Amino acid sequence: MRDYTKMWTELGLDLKGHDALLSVLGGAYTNIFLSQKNRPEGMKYFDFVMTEVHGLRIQELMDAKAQGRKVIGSYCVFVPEELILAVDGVSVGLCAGAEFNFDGAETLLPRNTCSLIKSAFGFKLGKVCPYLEASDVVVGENTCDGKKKSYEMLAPLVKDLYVMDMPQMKSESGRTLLKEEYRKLIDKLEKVSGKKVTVESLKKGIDIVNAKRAAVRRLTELRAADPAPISGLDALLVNQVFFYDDPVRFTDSVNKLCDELEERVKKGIGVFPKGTTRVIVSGCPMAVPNWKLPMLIESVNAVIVGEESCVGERGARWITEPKGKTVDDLLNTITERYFNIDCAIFTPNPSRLAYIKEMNKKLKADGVIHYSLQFCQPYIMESGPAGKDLEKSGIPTILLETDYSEQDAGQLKTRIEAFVERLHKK
Ligand code: BJ8
Repeated sequence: MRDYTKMWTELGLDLKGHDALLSVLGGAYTNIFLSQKNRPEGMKYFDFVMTEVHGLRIQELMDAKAQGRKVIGSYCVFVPEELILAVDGVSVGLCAGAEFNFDGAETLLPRNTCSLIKSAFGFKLGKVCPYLEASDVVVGENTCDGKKKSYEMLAPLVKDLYVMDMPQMKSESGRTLLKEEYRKLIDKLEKVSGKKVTVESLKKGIDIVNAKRAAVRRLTELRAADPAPISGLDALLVNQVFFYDDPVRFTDSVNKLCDELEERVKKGIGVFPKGTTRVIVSGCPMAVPNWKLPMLIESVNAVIVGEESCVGERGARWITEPKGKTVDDLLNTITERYFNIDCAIFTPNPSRLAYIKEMNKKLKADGVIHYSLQFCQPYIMESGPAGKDLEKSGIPTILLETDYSEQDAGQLKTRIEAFVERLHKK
């Protein structure tokens, strides 16, 4: 990697902390990803992105800013990338997946806050995230209580925090609220960018994001093959890069990877032998570099064939119909698309459980590993009834709760091994 010290200094990063973070990230990446056998050639692009995730990609963001484009950061898949692209903005995901500076985060947040939120604060207070520091606006959303309240603490720490309200029920008034919030977000984006959202710019944004989702959907479908043509770890990486990369280049790279995987499927080539135990991971999102659970699962003779998560299916399912003659028409189709998202913050939330079953069938999985971050009430609360229902429907399920530390890795591995053994005997 080139020397980006000047750029990081200009962004106000703490160079010592940033170095420490990069070395942990690089070490984990090398150990977990590069040691896998029989990886598709197409993963080389994603390896490159990871090598340059704080380098070349940030340089691109800085170049875009120099040309007058705005960088818009967000923590949730309810923030429509289509709207950001419609004002020629650059969308970046800010969720963080490492136990970094939790002591600092706990000076502002209660200890019993989920790791995802603590990590976001740890990164901010430690000044180690170039994406956050490069963001002209950070868009928050009133989803879970943890995020909703933590934005009050985040507001004074970032340049410009804009928070959207969110429905909690899939009702008509919920849909109206979501559309209204998206309309207000357009106003905000127009104001900061100085550009108007037009039918053309919005349709262009919709097409770009739809193509990105279609490429990821293609990848999902290829994972139904046995032997699995790609590991769950590599597929997760693609889903993680989804939030950082240039959308057009990303789409192209995923499609190239899929071309290769199609060949693999035709020839019966896989990353694990045919008949390897197949699982779906369902639950909280896994942000970079939160690879602990998938790494443990795939180290015990099982392969992950799908992620029912926002870094996965929930982020890429559903396309936005590019239909309409006015911005308002298009806003309706955008609202429709996003209102489908079955995040556990909704009550009740039956479509999520139905989709886990559907995924299990379509991807020919043997069972479900439900993953909740500790202190994540929405997903932990859904996991009990969901687990019982899945078992009753003949889908073996294990409920795991963990955080970003490595302390429970041994215990988790023992539980996963026992579960995989159960699936194997089935
Ligand atoms: S749409 S899942 S990205 S809110 S893990 S912070 S829920 S306490 S991330 Fe999410 Fe949007 Fe929903 Fe998806 Fe709260 Fe749970 Fe922490 Fe979470």
